[in-house]
Amino acid sequence: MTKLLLLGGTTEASRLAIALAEAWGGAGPGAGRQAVFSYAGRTARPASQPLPCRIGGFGGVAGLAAYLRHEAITHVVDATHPFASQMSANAVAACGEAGVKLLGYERPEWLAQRGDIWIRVPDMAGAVAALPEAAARVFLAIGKQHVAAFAARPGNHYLLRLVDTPDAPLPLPLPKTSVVVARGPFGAEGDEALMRAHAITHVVAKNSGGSGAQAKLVAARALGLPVVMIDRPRSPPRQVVGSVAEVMSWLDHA
Ligand code: 3Y8
Ligand code: NAP
Repeated sequence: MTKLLLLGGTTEASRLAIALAEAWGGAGPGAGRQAVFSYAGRTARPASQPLPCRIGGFGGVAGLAAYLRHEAITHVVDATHPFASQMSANAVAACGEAGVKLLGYERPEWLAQRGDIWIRVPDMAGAVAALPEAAARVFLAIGKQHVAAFAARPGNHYLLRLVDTPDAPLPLPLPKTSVVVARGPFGAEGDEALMRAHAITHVVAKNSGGSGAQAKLVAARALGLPVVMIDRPRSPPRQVVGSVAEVMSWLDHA
């Protein structure tokens, strides 16, 4: 009996969940082939899924390996975000320990196009160092987990885009910020209007790939603005595919 753990949190994972629910008759308990969709619990109200869901960390590699055994998981598809490198590393280790089949499913990275002004950096510290010392107006479209790094450049004004309204006033180490609360996917027109309204001079982005976060790149190109582009962390060695069809075929044959 196939029982799949789908590590989600991305557009790709949501698309795969729809395909699985259709092909596996809801994939719920009692179905011939079952699937569980997994969120980390990062956001207040994650999008609902057409599969049974679980929310929250597993408790590191040991916790995930124990979960795989306890739930008799036979396959894991890691459709987490390219920057969710800890989850992906844990999945490789735990599936190896528990003898469970693992497949990565992720979108290709963005490549600079004509008209793009990219400053490519290896990590968040590199992104901070690439910014002017002061007086820049920076669109930080990287979520809230890594905002603190920009305290090293307090002379700039930062526009933060967050998924959830910060419950307490964010202990923001940045003296000059504006916050916009919005959940992607985003559109280029909306992002261009936002960047004009805030007189943005620089954009900071992760090379997430996919369509949901791409709007700010299209807007920056139209406005002739530089983008500080953070390269993806190295992902652990594992089999990776880039389409729902390849995942479904792997599940049918693995
Ligand atoms: C919790 C699940 C779907 C998935 C939709 C995609 C598209 C919209 C664009 C900007 C960039 C950013 C951020 C972003 C996008 C999709 C996708 C994507 C970028 C949700 C979601 C969860 C998260 C976690 C959240 C992070 C943050 C990153 C915001 C749900 C909405 C910046 C990544 O507040 C926090 O702590 C947010 C944390 C991890 C990065 C960070 O470091 O802060 N995503 N995003 C998942 C979980 O709990 O397991 O709430 O429904 C999912 C999506 N966000 O189902 O269609 O596929 O990428 N997410 C980035 O790409 O740079 C926003 O603002 O332009
Ligand atoms: P991360 O740093 O790689 O993972 C940190 C810890 O969060 C993991 O060790 C695990 O906790 C838990 N975790 C992560 N993803 C999980 C999942 N899908 N199900 C259950 N637990 C999970 O992850 P992250 O970058 O914070 O991303 C968290 C979630 O947001 C993921 O679902 C990811 O797909 C989504 N997301 C992230 C980004 C981004 O920019 N990072 C963008 C869009 C969406 P334990 O060790 O306790 O098991």
